[in-house]
Formats: sequence, structure tokens, C-alpha cells
Amino acid sequence: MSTLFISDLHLSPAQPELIQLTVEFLVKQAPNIDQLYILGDLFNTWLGDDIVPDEFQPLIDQLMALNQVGITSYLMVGNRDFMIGKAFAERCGMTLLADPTKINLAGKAILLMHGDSLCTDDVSYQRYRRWSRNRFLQWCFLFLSASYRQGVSDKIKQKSREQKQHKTATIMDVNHDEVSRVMKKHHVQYLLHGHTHRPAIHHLDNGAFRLVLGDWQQSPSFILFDGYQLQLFDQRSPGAASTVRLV
Ligand SMILES: [Mn+2]
Repeated sequence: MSTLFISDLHLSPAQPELIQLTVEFLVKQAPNIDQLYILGDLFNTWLGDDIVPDEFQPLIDQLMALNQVGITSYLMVGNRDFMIGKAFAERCGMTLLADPTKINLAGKAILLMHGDSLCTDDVSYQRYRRWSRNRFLQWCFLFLSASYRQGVSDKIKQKSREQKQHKTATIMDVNHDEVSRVMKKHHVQYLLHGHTHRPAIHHLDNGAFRLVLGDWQQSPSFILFDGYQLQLFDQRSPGAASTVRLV
């Protein structure tokens, strides 16, 4: 059973070449995989399932094509595209996943997350995360016109850019106590997430592993489970350090 994990593609209509690259990547991977997990921030912005830019149609078609050849695909939302709902997932033949979700690979429990909730040192972001995930506010947001939603989204992004200038790299990475707390709570030795754009496989003190997917701004970043081992493919993370055997 081969499983592919990706996250943080940050696709937008402004970068059609990245959409194209993603479609080609999925076409190429399709013959080798049984399952696909997209762990958040597939899109750079999401204004609602009723406003899907036409530029994404080739990707939607390709995801549906995976579904038709029997590949099971799962979609978790990230901090950028958290407004994705069931309607869009269904349009792509994908199943929405909660964050976190525990899965089983070769008898080992793996916890999947986007990763933003682990960055607890970033207090202002966690505050924003709490209100932006409020179901009632989200429901209200979807009654706004497309241009108004775009305006709100632009304003939030601009504010986040301004605040980022004053945040250190450590603040924007995961908090290690939070990582141990979450892994303990879910009884897992393996945690796989994206979000931080710091692709790596970390060997933790207690013999556990934290696997981090990279973003796609330079080139595709992915983790592949081939039935025996998890391997991180990312230009920034070289060969030997990038595999974990599960069997
Ligand atoms: Mn993210």
C-alpha cells in the first residue's frame, strides 16, 4: 500500500505554472500510489466553495481522475484554505479530514496535522486562529459578496505580513512542548505535518519521529510511504537523513 503526502502548495490563479506542475506531478505519481493525503494549504487563499477560480479546474479534473482509477484521496485544510468545505472536497473526489487525524501505516500509528496549531509561541496567530475557525463567523462570511470576501482576506493577509516582520523564526516554528503533548495525547510515535516550510525528519529524544513536509515554492516536496519506509523527497533535505523505516 503506497501513500503519498503533500502540503503547502499555496496554489493561486496568479501562478498558473505551479498549478500545471502540480497536475503533472499527480499524473506521474498516480501509477505508484494507492492513497493521497493533502495536509493543508493546497491553496493560498480560499473564499468559499462557491467561488472556485477557473484556473483550478485542471487540478480538480486530475484529482477526480485519481478517484476514478481507485486512488483514495484525503484533504485537510490549512491556515490559508481553512474555508474549504465538503462541497469542494466532493467536487475533487476527496474526503475532508479533521486536524489532527490518526492513521495507520504498516501497523504504526501516524498523527497527521497541518501544523499551525503546534506553533503555540505565536500567540497573536493562535488568537486569530481561534476566531477564524468559529463556525458561526465562517457561516456569516459565506453570505458576503465575492468582492467583500476578497477584501477581508486581503486585509488579514496584509496584517499577517506586517506582524511577521516582528516575529522571530523560533516563534513561527513548532513549540516542542506542544509537539510532545499532542503526541502523548494521541499515543503516537510518528507525527507528520507541514506548515512551517522546514522540510525535515526529526528524531525526537524518546525514539519518536516528527516528519515535516516542505512547501512547493521552489520545487515539489513530498513524503512517500512505499509499504516499508517513509521517505521525504525535497531538494533541501538530502538523501540519507530523509527516510524512516516502519517495517
Ligand atoms: Mn500553513
